[in-house]
Amino acid sequence: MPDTPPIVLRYFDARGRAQFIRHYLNARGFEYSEERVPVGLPFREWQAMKGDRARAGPFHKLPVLHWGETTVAETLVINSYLHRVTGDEAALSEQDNLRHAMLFSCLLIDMMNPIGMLIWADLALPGVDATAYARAALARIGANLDILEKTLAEWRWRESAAARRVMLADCLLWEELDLVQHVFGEHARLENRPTLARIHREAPGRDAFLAGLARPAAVTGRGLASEAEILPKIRAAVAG
Ligand SMILES: N[C@@H](CCC(=O)N[C@@H](CS)C(=O)NCC(=O)O)C(=O)O
Repeated sequence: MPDTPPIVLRYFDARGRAQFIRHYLNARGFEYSEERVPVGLPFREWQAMKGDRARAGPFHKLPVLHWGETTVAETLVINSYLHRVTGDEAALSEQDNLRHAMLFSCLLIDMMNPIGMLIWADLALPGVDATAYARAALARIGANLDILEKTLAEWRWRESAAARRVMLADCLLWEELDLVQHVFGEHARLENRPTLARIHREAPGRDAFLAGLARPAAVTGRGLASEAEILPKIRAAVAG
């Protein structure tokens, strides 16, 4: 168990922007506690907490990570902070650190954000053509998967990951590969993307990742019940 100050992770009771952090802390054996804010409209608990800057952080949004006395907000910044304080940054070459940062940014901005927006689309964009939106989202995400397939093969990501400890970019990569299949089902299988398929199947942290997901978890703040209705609609839309 690494020697660290008390760690608290605060996020909604969903995978969203925090699951990769949970994967990381679990896979690396960090002791931490969590505050999971209940999800689902009208978000009463969150509305009561949102103005409390000690808990909701400087921008009144989650995730927020407390590392001892240090409070860190913003997903990208939590990633770079953890990468540094855990010694991962020092363990990698400059080129590998750049690759980790580039991959993390791509996964966050081009995978996690559009998946979340798609799940919220009918509520966030009243009057949206949900079918066209879902198809366009899958086309963009599918194209991004094809590029990841090429780049991660070229970088020999799977081989390098197998030879070092689990790092945050590995956790976010596995999480997004898992989510894309969870959301789009058979329409986003990895069979034709062998590098990504092997990373998803053989990632060194996989057992810890799966153990952390043993309890069914919503992808977003819509919550499990609402997603149980919306995800089949998304799959039907992209099937047509
Ligand atoms: N730029 C922030 C965005 C954080 C964010 O939008 N969090 C959402 C949950 S995924 C949130 O706290 N929503 C509640 C609200 O805005 O009231 C980050 O990257 O962490």
